[in-house]
Amino acid sequence: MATDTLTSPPALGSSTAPKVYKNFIDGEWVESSTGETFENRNPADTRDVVGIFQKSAKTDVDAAVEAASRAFAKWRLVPAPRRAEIVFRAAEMLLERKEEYSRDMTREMGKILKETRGDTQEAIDTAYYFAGEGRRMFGPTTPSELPNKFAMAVRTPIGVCGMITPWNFPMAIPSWKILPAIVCGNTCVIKPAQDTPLSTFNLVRTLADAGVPHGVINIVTGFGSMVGTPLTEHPEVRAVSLTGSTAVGRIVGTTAAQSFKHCSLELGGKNPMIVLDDANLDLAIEGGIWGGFGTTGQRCTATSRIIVQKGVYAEFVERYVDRAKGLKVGNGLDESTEMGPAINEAQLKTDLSYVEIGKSEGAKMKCGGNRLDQGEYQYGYFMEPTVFVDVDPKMRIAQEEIFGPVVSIIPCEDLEDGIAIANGIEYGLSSALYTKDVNKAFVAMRDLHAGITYINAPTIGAEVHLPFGGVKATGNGHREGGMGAIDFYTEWKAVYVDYSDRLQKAQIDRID
Ligand code: UN1
Repeated sequence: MATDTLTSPPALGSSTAPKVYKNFIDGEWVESSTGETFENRNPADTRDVVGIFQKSAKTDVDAAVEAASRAFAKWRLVPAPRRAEIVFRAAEMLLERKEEYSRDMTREMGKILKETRGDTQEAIDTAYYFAGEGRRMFGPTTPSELPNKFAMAVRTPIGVCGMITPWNFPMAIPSWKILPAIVCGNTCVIKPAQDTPLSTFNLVRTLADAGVPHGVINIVTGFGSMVGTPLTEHPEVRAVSLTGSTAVGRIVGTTAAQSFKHCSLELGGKNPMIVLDDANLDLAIEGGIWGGFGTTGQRCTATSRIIVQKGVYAEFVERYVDRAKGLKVGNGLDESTEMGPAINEAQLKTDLSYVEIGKSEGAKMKCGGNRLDQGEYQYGYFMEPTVFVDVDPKMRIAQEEIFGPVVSIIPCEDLEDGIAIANGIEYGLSSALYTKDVNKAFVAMRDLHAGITYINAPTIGAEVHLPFGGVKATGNGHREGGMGAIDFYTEWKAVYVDYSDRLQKAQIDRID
């Protein structure tokens, strides 16, 4: 496709004015029907406007779905290996653009450069993985119960897929959805989170530059009620994939069910890390710091509960709190920063409200708890890394997803008690155990009720070719990453070819 139509239009006004980004529909950059826009500001410095984006509405969603529907008629007939080659090319281009896109991402999302490079890399890994899938997408051929009859099952694309993505992994998570969907022959309409749309633009622009035809991927920016809801309700949209909160997941799942859409929900987590007496404590402390405060605690997989056996509890708490206190908070564009800001004011308020909740519940706050708003912090949504200790597993701070830099440390008696605490929760995304005892490790791998279990590593760090998702209120049974994504974005068709030249009746014409 012609790349000139795909480059964002020049900035309006002076050369320093923020860039205006339009919706991307049918290969064209178009303004929203509302004529309204919203700002994307840097959460580390709100004076910095990263871009101006379209505040779209149902009419824009309808236009995007129509374009995706038209594109589907042709795209589904492009051989999967050819579709996948485009994705492979996009992977190579993303590699070249990695630094630029990672910087854009730190500016719009706040997480530190090391992590945004990881996020961009995750999209690259996903592209290479699904590019390979274009030559697989295997289905079974199997014997028929009748003579001279052939039987097989083939994967077919579903049609137009609606995608609603979060702000915490603004390129990786859209890539988990868009790339398998298009390799399988579907077309998409994506609504990126309003806090971080630029990274989705960067991903989709690269895919367009690599040769994805008009209408195969469309972006409509805006807010949940104005864009997400009509997308989820649209009868032409046959699959919906959401990564978001459990509350939104319940609404999206219920809405999608009305028109029998495929629906994949990746929702909340309150991920436990158990540290046993025999663990390598240095490793467990480093892991717990990375898992708890990486991405400012804003991962669905964040290590928000650390369950420590009583023999090492006191030492773990002391050393963990020391490390947390020493973390360098600041603007993620500074390479020496270890933890960036909260994504926005509302999230920061939520984080701070949980500090009050924890205190009122009687948990001991050992460090943090305050907003940072002086000097270099004055224009951002910063807060101190916060650690509560001696937390009762039933307290709200140990049960509810905070999505911020607030970690609860809970004492436990032994492995069995630790697993019971770990599982005593509404969610079931990720989990971890630190031990040197292989027997205990295998018990935990079996009994931790979660979609992901790590041994001697924290709860974050999933790789793209393995299933990603969780149990209980974390989702509805689907998995992203790896083969699970191919399963979600295809529908099976059973094909029978009878070459006997006579009517053969299954289940009836048999020689007993
Ligand atoms: C998320 O937690 O929202 O496993 C996604 C990880 C990342 C993806 C996290 N690869 O931590």
